Amino acid sequence: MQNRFSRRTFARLFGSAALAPTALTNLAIPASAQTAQSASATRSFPQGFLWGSATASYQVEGAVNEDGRGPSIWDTFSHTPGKTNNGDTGDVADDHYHRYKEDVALMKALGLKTYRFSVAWPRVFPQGTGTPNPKGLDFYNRMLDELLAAGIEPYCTLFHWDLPQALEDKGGWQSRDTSEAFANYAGYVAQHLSDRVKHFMTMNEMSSFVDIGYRDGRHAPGLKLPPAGVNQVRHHAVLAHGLGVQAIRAHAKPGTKVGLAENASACVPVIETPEHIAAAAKAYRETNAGYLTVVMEGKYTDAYLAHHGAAAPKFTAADMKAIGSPVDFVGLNVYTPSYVRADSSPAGFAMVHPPASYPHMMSKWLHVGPEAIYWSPKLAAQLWNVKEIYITENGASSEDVLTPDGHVYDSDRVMYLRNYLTQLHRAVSENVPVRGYFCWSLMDNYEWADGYAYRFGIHYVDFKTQKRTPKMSAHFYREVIARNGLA
Ligand code: GBH
Repeated sequence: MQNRFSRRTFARLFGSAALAPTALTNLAIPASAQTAQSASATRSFPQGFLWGSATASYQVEGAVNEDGRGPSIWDTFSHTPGKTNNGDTGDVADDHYHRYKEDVALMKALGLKTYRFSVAWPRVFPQGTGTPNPKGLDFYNRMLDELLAAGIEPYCTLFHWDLPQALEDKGGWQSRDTSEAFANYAGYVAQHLSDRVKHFMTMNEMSSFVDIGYRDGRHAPGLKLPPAGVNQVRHHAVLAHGLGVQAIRAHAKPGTKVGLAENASACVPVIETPEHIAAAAKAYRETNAGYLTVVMEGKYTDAYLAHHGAAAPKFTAADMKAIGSPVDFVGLNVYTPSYVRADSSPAGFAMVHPPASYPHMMSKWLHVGPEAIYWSPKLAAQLWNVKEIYITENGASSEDVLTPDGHVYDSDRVMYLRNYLTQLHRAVSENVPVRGYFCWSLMDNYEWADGYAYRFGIHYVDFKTQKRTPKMSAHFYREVIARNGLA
């Protein structure tokens, strides 16, 4: 897997300075050259395109017992024997809580325009509700000031899976009280941070934390509820999103934009013929019916309700109104394609499951299909007339190796990113309104139940010393940003 590029090839691609430890700064492209390069780039992105990178609180922060943070369901789950690869926990993670200044410096060296982070609910409300803990919010105040001083625009996610354990003890997402508690927390954070944060996302990947956490049991809280229970949890998640949108609008500074980050199943037509493309659009709406579709349409699709029958969620008209609260933008996390073909069944489509031999990254689920990043935003824009879309995550896992002379030749990740960005370029050239792209992730971090072995970063992290090293992919991404396009 490793070292597919020789040192010589690496130097040819990225300049010999890239082989020196201070490569990132040595490689700075002079302003004059940048203009010439962007003019000649074969695939330029629109002016002002927001190049970013993303992380999430429990995956990077560590400092789980500091400054009054309460426990989250991920502390409990990761400390339960047998639940995570190698027994890994987020106790220390990237120690970002203490090293955020160094990490903002990494972002600045990359030339990032924007950074997507998440706030840890149990830092702000250690018990989930009740009295806020000002010291918890202080961390984000410090970090935001550092980001703004570096000229980097913050995008803030309010819930990236670290539910306060105190709420789980009262039923967690099985209880609609959690939806109300989320709205209260979201309004509080928006009130305090919206002087500096202009874009808030309520939730990250409801489909992941609901289905994997409450149905499959492989993520916290590790439950395997029957269908009716899962459907109700799913309803409470979208309800929390909707109530959160309303609370943010009520408490944030005027002009604050609200959206969400969802890994909508990225339906890709098996072949780009009109009939398969039409089938992919139908599949996009139905396979995402419990999440993005209900948020965008304010109602469950007929097929969703019919499919679940007696196990369908219980809801009120007021719930549906809240869930359908208009959003200012849609964030899409895009990793893997879901292939679709036209079919003569009443649904009009069928999913096509790739064979076991299909190419994937280190994470077995991460099938490589760059067209996913073209079709997901295109279908979302087309189905719901969305005017502002971000790719809130896209990235690749690998078993990266740091060479003795301090380099990571992650050619697989470079190829992955380049292929996906080519397809993203295809989307923006057709005026699909994608305004920005966030690479997952800024640095290797705690990959949930997969622990630290599955590396997604464009910076390598030595988890013993916490030293960060830009990988070849960081150099690649830095040049993409400098050129605002692919060479
Ligand atoms: C995102 O999920 C997350 O937002 C982010 O926190 C994460 O680090 C990143 O991607 C990389 O994984 O265990 O077989 O049930 C991406 C979508 C959905 C992929 C859940 C992993 C679990 C597979 N994820 N899936 S399995």
